[in-house]
Amino acid sequence: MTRTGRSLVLALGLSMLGGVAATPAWAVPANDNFSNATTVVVPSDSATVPANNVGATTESGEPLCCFTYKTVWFAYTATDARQLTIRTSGGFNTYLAVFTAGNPGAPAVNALNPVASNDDVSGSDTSSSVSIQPTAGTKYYLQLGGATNVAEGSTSLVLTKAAPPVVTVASTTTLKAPKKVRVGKKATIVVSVGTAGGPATGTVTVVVKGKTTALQLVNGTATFKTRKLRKPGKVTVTATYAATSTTLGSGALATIKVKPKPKPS
Ligand SMILES: [Ca+2]
Repeated sequence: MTRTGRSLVLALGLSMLGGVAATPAWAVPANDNFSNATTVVVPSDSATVPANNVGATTESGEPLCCFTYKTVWFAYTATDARQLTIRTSGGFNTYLAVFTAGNPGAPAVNALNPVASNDDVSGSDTSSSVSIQPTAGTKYYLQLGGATNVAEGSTSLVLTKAAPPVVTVASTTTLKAPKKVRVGKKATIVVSVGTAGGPATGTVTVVVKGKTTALQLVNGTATFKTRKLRKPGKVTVTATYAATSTTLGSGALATIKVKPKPKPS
């Protein structure tokens, strides 16, 4: 062996020793193994959790897509069904995958169901982002690794819930009007609008003989008095409650018979 060759061997040996010394046992992340996954909670709409895979390892039986190395684990139990986006924020070239346990009663690293995974957000962004539609009460396991065998460091896991879905409820409009009135009299009309969640709010539109009046609902009810009805015949009354962002519209119709004055006997 030449002097240069011996130097190379010595250098490699020192380098290997250096490599071992750089990752002592105490530096391995606490959540290196699946069984020690760090619990993550999202108190309201989002949470940012520090993550670090320096010195992390992969386990026997662990699902490893593509080129996943140095994995650490997090566990998140969904508190609602709002869409959840999980992304890594800077640090190193990450790979992120989400699983559920094949047997939730006895979760095991070699029996996981894949839910979502991502290597790079884009060609120029090597962080990772996945979105899941969780089931409330289900526990999700987040696997964060390096996307190359030298990708390690500190990053943040950012969990963001989508806005809660808008729930739309049906409404029911009812219209109370006298069946008959004498010519020259007024008719009193009562409109009520209700929903499954209680009385409707806002206004209801009443149309009598082509005249439109918007009435403010108070406890879901509004009262309206017509003008004097001067001609015998039928008068149609409609009430319409327009849809809002949370309530479907509804309407009702009634007919008032306007009777002539009794003939003097
Ligand atoms: Ca690991």
